[in-house]
Amino acid sequence: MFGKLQKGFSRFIKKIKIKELSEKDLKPIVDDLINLMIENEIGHESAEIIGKELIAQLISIEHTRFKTAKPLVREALRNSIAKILEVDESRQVNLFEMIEEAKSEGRPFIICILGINGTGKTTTIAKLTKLFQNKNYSVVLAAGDTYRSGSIQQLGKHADNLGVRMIAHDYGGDPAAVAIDAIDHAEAKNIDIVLIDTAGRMQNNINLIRELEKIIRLSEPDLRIFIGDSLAGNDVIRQVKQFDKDVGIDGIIMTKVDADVKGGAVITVTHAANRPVLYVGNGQGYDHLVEFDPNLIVNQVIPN
Ligand SMILES: Nc1nc2c(ncn2[C@@H]2O[C@H](COP(=O)(O)OP(=O)(O)OP(=O)(O)O)[C@@H](O)[C@H]2O)c(=O)[nH]1
Ligand SMILES: [Mg+2]
Repeated sequence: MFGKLQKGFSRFIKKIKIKELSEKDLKPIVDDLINLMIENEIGHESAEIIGKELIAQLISIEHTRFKTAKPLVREALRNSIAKILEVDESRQVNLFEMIEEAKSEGRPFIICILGINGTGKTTTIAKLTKLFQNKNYSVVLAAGDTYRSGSIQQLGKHADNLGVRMIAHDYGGDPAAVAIDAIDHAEAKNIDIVLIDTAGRMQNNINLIRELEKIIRLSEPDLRIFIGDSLAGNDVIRQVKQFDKDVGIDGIIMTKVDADVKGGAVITVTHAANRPVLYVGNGQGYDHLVEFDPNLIVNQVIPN
């Protein structure tokens, strides 16, 4: 991951000399860098912001006397990337604090998983189940994808593997009713967390979006988590904005970063959506879910 970005950033760091630290001289070099970022799926807007921030930081060190610009340029670049990975304070999500709060109120914590087709929603539900079990929370799954054939069996297999209950109706049934049944089950059995699977839907499929609205209206999830496929590149920006507009999202999980050689989508999505990335999926196994850490990303893209 980040192979090309990493190389490009490191070229940039080598290219800049102290005498070039004026805006005029920097501009073409930074423009090249912006293009490199866009080629690697960082959104236009994010790339421009990183470029602007970079210039601002670099020209502010114009008059200081240093033997080599390298550490300063590297630091400026790291700061600029770090900034784009930040989310507004009011949007931050502390998952386990929220779960504990629900628990102290004696109610299950409800998570609705949504996104377009094939991004990894169902797989991520299994991974989250494992994560929650590792922290000693009990989980029930709601088979809210009553649309795609095989979807209920797919989730049921994960439920069996992980030893959790899945609540399901028939294909073609009302997914909102499935979600409500799962919540009732959690309440009756004192289960901590309900994970609701939903059918993959394109952000422009009105019928399926209406169905999702209904699931959310009736189940009142504590968290609506959008699953973005990092291989979709910055098309994820369009998806996430549309889903947020239609049904609202609180957080993001980016999947398949293990197969993504560009990496830009993961860098750009926080800023584009102004929603935090909570985890990233880095493989098909149940343990292939890692907490999203902006510092780790910065260290990977621009090694010290
Ligand atoms: N390499 C890799 N593959 C993943 C990851 N997450 C999911 N997948 C794979 O992506 C494919 C689709 O995953 P699903 O979980 O079925 O996706 P979905 O969003 O539920 O799909 P629909 O229900 O059809 O919309 C599967 O083959 C998964 O194994 C990941 O982090 N890395
Ligand atoms: Mg699915």
